[in-house]
Amino acid sequence: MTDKCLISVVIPCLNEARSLGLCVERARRALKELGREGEVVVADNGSTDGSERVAQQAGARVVRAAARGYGAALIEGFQSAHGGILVMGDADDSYHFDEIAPFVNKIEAGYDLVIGNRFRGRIEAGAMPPLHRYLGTPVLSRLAGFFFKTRIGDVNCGMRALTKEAFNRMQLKVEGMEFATEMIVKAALCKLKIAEIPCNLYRDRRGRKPHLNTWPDGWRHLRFMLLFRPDWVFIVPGLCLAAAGLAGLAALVLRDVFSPGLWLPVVTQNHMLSFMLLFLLGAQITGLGLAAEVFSFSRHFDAEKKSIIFLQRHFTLERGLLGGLALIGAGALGLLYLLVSYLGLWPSLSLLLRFDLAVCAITSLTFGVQLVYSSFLLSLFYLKIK
Ligand SMILES: Nc1nc2c(ncn2[C@@H]2O[C@H](COP(=O)(O)OP(=O)(O)OP(=O)(O)O)[C@@H](O)[C@H]2O)c(=O)[nH]1
Ligand SMILES: [Mg+2]
Repeated sequence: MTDKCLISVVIPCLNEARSLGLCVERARRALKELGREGEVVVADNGSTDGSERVAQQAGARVVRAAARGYGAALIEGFQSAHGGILVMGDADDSYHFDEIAPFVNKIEAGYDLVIGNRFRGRIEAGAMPPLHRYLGTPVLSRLAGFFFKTRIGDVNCGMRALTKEAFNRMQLKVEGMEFATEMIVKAALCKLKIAEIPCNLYRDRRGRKPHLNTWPDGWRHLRFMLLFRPDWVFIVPGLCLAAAGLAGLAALVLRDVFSPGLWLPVVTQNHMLSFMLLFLLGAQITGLGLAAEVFSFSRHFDAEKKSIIFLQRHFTLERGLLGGLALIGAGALGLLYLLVSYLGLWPSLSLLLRFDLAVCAITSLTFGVQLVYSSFLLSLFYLKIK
């Protein structure tokens, strides 16, 4: 049973016997000073150094997560928490739980999620590796701002507070360290009210090797963001490639019609083949991107994306098939004309124009086939969500 006013401090823990007792103590002291009912939950999934015993002795409730990982532990801890207000922070004493009052106050002021910003607080010397401080976190924070309009300056801060209601709405699933990013991305997509407040970072007191692996974990954070923005990963580059390819094709055809020989032999018909490939590649990526967008929408996110709105207004399977068949027909006609002109049954074309026509006809045919299959794929996804 969730009690809206109760505060649950949830601490993910893997082999933190050295610092965990102090963290639980600080959290309990903070609850006392706030004069609030609360509990401290330690979410463990396999400590072998006696952390569990330390947690219980310090007065925390221990929950065990079946799956390994920072995210898995926090999800289990949040699910089992009795409080309507959830506060999270690491078990290595790098965040001081006696500083949770501003987080709780912000939640009570009406925010759904409150995130600490260590760059606006005090970072104790040696508490954050320079690579994280000057590259990893700032870059990831800016990317999150760009992709999800979050305005959060420290997306990796481990000290946060959220309401149980917000936790339920976000449907968090990620088991690893990139859980921190998942929470921000989904909070933004769910349009939660997010606040950021200064937060201090202290040197940790862990007696273990870091769980966080800078490069692999950094990549997992980035990968998570990219997976949630198929428009930037597929559609924008796809459309750019397709537009460049089409422009190149058009320029060469126009050159060959109006002033054959111009730029030759620097720009030859080989370039035309490259432009054809560029266009088809771009079209293929765009088609995949639209499917990815609809798939992501079917998971109940991104309802206001422009591409989704565009598809909902204009796309039907029949329209896609008609467009595809028209392109296939145009391509086939072009090839037929070539054949006839080759046999001398029709006014013959110059060698240059014959080549251009062949390339354009094949492009049209291939693009038409792609359109037919992409339309089937898209409507398959639509079937799922309607
Ligand atoms: N239960 C559980 N907790 C974990 C796991 N991985 C990390 N944690 C906890 O999550 C918190 C953060 O982990 P850290 O390794 O300190 O990661 P970090 O603070 O981002 O990185 P550092 O700069 O290396 O300290 C700590 O309280 C860990 O005990 C895990 O697999 N299971
Ligand atoms: Mg740490």
